[in-house]
Amino acid sequence: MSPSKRKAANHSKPLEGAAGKKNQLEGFTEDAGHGLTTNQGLPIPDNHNSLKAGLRGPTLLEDFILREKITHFDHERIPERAVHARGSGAHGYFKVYKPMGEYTRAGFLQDPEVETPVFVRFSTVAGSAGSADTVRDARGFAVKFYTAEGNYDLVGNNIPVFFIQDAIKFPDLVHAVKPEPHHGMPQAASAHDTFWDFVSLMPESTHMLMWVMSDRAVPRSLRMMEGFGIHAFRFINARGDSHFVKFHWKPKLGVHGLAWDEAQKIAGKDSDFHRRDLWEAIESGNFPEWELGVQIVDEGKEAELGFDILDPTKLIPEQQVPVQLIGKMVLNRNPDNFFAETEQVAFHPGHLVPGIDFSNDPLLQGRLFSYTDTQLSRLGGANFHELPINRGVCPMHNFQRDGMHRQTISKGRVAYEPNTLGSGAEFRVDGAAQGFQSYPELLEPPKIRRRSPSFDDHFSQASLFWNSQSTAEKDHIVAAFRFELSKVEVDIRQRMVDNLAHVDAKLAARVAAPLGINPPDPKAAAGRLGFRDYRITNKVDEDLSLRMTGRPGGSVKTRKIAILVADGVEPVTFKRIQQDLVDAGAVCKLVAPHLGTVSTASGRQLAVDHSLANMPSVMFDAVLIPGGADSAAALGRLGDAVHFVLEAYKHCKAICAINEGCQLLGTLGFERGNSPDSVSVPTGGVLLADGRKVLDGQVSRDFMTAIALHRHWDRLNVEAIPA
Ligand code: HDE
Repeated sequence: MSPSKRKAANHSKPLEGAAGKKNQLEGFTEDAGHGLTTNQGLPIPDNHNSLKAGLRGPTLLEDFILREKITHFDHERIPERAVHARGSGAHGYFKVYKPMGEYTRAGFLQDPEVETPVFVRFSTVAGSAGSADTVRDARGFAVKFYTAEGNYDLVGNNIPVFFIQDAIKFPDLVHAVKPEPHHGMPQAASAHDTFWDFVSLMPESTHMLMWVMSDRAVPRSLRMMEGFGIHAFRFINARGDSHFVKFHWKPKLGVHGLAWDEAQKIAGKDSDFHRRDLWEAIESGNFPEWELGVQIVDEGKEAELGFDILDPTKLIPEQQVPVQLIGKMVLNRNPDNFFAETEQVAFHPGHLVPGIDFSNDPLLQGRLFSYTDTQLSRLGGANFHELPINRGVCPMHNFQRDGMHRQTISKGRVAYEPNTLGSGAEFRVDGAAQGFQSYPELLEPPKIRRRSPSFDDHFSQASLFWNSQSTAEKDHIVAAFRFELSKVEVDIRQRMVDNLAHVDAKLAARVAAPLGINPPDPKAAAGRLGFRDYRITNKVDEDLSLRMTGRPGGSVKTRKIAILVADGVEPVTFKRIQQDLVDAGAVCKLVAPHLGTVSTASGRQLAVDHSLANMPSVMFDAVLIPGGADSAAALGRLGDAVHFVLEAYKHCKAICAINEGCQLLGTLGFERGNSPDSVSVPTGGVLLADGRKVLDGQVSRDFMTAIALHRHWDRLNVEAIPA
């Protein structure tokens, strides 16, 4: 490392902007070198043969080169995160839109000119580090802001509420959802006995269960998820006034989910689907963006919400307290090294800056202990803040010293305060006005190990969530409950649907219908352990922000379109649509029966991007089937091609077929026939186009509108498709 780079790593003034953090990290990077040395710098003469007693003799213990290499290898793994083990990270920056001084004195929320570097790690919760990305689960959404006043971590999820109300239940929850201890199954799945046994006995989890059974738990992309801080925090302004605040991240690309069947198939076809999607978007310059939103509630007015703001199983409906968008985050750089950055990053909800403080949410309070504690074993000691990815960009000084893997060489003989032997600057100051100030909240006695009765309502917001969903989203929730509960013992199934009857009678009856159990019995639920018979009255009946469908602002940007081609394809029309899609920011790939090239009707060669075997329909958002009699006939004879189209249909994706290409939709009963329209639409998102009309742009426009809607969930006869 060059001395100037090292200087950036050890600095006395805040490093400026995203470039400041980048330079700091570069101080620790190294390019792939030439030649090989031991860790002590000794050139290695031969990296293929160990030192032996004779050509065919045993290996000598003396071979320190072999020993060093194998020893290092033996210790390459560190413990994976106890939860959120599977994750993907990216660098970027955050900028506030306007000074937030009225509410908070946090420095990074004041100046719209200031770029605060961030590192974000997205994760699943239940699975191990090598598990599939598209499993049904909540997603972690952890953001580290490297501010000039210290690191601030907003460690949230993509769901705004949580399963439990008190941290003391977290190990039970996680033990219940993780693989069952006797046989270690299933990996990264909640559809098993212990999870449903636990949550059915913990009615406080019902609201979160509604969310994890919805399409929120199978996101199309990490770039298309909302993020939530979940707990109430506090904003504290320069006068010391406190306001409660809930944090939101709103993705610019909208909020979109996969079909459940699709998510399961992707888990097998490309278990890195989300990681790859994030990486490729950033590499290609399509930087994902989120706006930071806040819901602010005056300290003292929280009782007017109608529920307890400290209860993490409750959200504040946006209808009730609108979300103010206060800034934007852009992720524009992939990590250089997965282990050094994404694996070693250490988040902690207790990494705060002046102007932000905690609330007494008992789940948050427990988290404040857990994160540092877990890093001690995961990252091997108390000095994990010195790892490059965890270093702040502001100067840092204290007298903590030594410990495993200490990197800083602190000079001088003083490691205590107060002192006069050191710089003399560290005289005792008690309660100085500068620095971080905890909000001087008045606390209520007595000390007590009990749940507040204001946390006893477990169903009213689950009902609000249900009532706010579109018909298609309700269908998906019902299907998800049925899928999960079909995998668990009968008694547990029954207990769960009895609980659901307290959310909505119809929901419970629909879930129960195919499960071979008795109709839901709300009275039976009411008699069980953990059930509380207290219901608040929701101040809103429906909140459309709780839906994923029907939101404005869908886009074709970064959407992946498969163009199905075979020899004899008619190129002019599909190329026009392809160009229009690419101009709008979509990614188009030619998928053919084989790699290499296909010939057009006029004998020109087109380069193929993927074969049907290596890139199934679940990797795409939409399908374009060009014309050309020979191409359409060849594809029609291939089971893989027919399956590709049927599967895309089943997953409700936009499909556009041109002229003879329409034949591939013949098995679905759709024919273009003699329709005089340039595009006929037999069901949502299926476009049968007249090739002669393509060049005027109408077909492209209609196809793009269909793609921007993401999915056509109310499509005809989806259940009849065997794909
Ligand atoms: Fe975490 N959580 N958590 N959690 N959590 C961890 O910390 C914990 C909770 C969240 O990408 C662990 O460094 C307790 C809620 C994210 O590195 C651990 C409780 C929310 C991540 C831990 C909770 C989260 C973690 C595991 C209940 C959403 C991944 C490794 C009191 C607001 C961060 C680690 C990353 C990680 C404890 C509940 C979000 C064990 C005890 C609620 C996004 O410390």
